[in-house]
Amino acid sequence: MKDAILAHLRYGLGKDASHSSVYDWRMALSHALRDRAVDHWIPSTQTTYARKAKRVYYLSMEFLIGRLVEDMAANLGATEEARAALAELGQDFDTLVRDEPDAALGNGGLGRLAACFMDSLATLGIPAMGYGIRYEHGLFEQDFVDGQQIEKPETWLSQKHAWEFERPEVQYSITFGGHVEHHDGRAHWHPHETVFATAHDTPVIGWQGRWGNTLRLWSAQPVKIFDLASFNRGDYLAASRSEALARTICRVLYPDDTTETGKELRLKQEYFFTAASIQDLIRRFLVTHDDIRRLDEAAAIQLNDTHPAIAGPELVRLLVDVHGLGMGEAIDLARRCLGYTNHTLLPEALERWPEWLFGRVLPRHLEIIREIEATQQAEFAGSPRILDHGNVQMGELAFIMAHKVNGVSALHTDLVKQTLFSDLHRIHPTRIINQTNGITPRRWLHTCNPALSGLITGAIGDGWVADLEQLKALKGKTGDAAFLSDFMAAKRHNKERLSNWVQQTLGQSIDPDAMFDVQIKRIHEYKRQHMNILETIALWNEMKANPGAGWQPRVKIFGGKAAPGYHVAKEIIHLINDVATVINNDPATKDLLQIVYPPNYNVTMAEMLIPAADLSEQISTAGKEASGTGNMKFALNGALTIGTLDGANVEIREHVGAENFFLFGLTAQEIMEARKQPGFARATIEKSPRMQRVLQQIAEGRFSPGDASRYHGFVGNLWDHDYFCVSLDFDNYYDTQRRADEAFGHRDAWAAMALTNTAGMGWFSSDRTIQGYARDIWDVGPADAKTLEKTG
Ligand code: F58
Repeated sequence: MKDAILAHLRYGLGKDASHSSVYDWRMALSHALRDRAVDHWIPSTQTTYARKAKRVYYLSMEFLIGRLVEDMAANLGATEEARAALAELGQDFDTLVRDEPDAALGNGGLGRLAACFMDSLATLGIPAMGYGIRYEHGLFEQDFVDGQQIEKPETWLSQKHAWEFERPEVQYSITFGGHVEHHDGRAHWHPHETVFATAHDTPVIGWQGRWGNTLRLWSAQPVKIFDLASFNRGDYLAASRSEALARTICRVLYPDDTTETGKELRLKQEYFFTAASIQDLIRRFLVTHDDIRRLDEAAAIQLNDTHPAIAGPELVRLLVDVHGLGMGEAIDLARRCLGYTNHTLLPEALERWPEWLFGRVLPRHLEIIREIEATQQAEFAGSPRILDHGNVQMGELAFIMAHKVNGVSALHTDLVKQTLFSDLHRIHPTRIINQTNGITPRRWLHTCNPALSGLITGAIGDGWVADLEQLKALKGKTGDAAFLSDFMAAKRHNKERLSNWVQQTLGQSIDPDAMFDVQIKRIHEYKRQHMNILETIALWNEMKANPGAGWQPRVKIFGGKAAPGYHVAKEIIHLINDVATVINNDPATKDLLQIVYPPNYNVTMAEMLIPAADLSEQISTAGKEASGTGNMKFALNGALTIGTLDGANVEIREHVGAENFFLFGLTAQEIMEARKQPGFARATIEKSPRMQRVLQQIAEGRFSPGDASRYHGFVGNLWDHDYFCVSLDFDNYYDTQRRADEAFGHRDAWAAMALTNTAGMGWFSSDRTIQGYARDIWDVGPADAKTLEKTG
């Protein structure tokens, strides 16, 4: 390892050790690790080709991979070796780890799920390729100025990405616009614009290096670097038009997790990476097979939400226009290849494109969608339409073109059947299935929480890392006082680590003995961060009114970004920061209650916050959070959940036991009923002196001195609309928080409950989720069971 690092430093970076920066050392370390990854990766690819094995193609606009050094070293079993080699070279492994940019090629849960799935596919030895976009700028960086969110461009690619291999030879033409002509019984698309898609491959190595898959991200290149004729004419803009289109396509990740921007560019991004991926997988298929009609035997294509739903029409287009299949057989074959995962019921997040816009960018695809529509209507008269009121509805398109459609938690799947796709479900009653989300135990316990992970391995061996259900064995330890005390010592260690970081970065001192109560996720009204901050104010009021009541000290920790155009979410951020300014500086309560909101929440921050949490806030309005995956990470790391019966909370509660979960709030059914009552919010708030008082204080400017009207709109909305039903759940939430306070006071009992959470979370491994997809959707297995046995 030492030699490899030095060799990369010298020949890869052209540096000698005495003049190398932290960046140089990190690159050298990464490349030394990447070499080892390649030694697992290439044989895996060879095996897949040799066996003509079926591959999974996971198409996703987002892969929220975060940093890779630690993960890669851990999966290769090389962490200690790397640490020791670096120490001999006078370098600190952890410093290099911290130098790596956090690759934020995603918004939140959907993108992080894709990253966990890649880890599990490799760990399970299932041949797979993740396909996405190599964004030049990932999710914006968040800063707070006077308590308000400011967005700054993210620049992870301003340094070289250590893990990727550029593949200039793997290049496809992607075309847009123009018109379609029909002659010789065929369609001829004459596009108006073209860019090249170029592949960049990052190896994804499973646990213990058993298998290696590929994350292939596409970047756009101009077809003509530069139009010399236009340039010589003096038309400088025209000279670089193709370059401009190429640059814009991969420039930014859309930072919107609520509404589609409706921008043509987003549609182009979607088509760009989907079309490149479909061309690529067909080319690969034809290396080992000669009958395209059997594509489904070698390719399972999964659509991560509707963003790549154009894959259906694109595959049909290639099958018909290029490979000469009939329309009907092409549609059937495409359907056998495709699966679609739905991640949301929120109407504003469902993709719809105006037909005129769609037809302008993808004229041939619009024709094909009309054919798909006609075929569907011919077979199922009265079927819901893809083309509706002048829009192309991507959800309906994805549903109709997929052989399986899955929800991401049991409750969400039921609601998909009953609401979003109820009519399509009636027509295709076996198409919708459930695959409850999961998380990779490698990153989300083994690597992010060495204190707990070491303790667990000491007690039950390390088999749990690849077989998380083995954590069940910890149930036997819930009565073991010595083990419980070690378990709490690990938590304490993580809380100290976090406290030190908060002190260093924010200059705020927090007490590691206090309860760390954490809510980290995108800011959204349905996730109800505002209910949390209102409860914080109510608690503060009570603490001041009854100073001698023996309050449980708490640190309320928030993390998350708001979509730049989502006004209310930004207002919620502002309110949290305003409330923090007042409460954190109140001498009467500052030792009892602190609010911490570090800016720029990302994967790396999650890796530090989650292991340090005592209480996990999963408080969405029931029926709105499709699954949640943060909820799983917390419970796995020994936090108790305070939560509603929403998304995967329902299943987490079943697995860890109702007595180890702080449940509150209305059910999804009750919410739907309650909302029908006009004026429900006002009537409810009038019956809650506690909530009334809090709203009054906000409205009076208690937290925005000198600007009393700042939150009038916000408060008025709660009184008059409250679509997300904060009013209906507020008192119950407050009381449940006090039950949590009380429980936290009995440290031994709390420790047993926390350990029971960890012990019960084995089922939420993304390995289990992927096995479900492999069995129920993809019909794939490990390519090489024998090698897996040998090396596993
Ligand atoms: C999330 N969706 C769900 N969408 O909200 C969450 O409950 C679930 O656990 C997770 O998917 C994984 O299944 C989500 O993250 C987005 O970020 C989209 C980004 C692009 C625009 C539409 C939303």
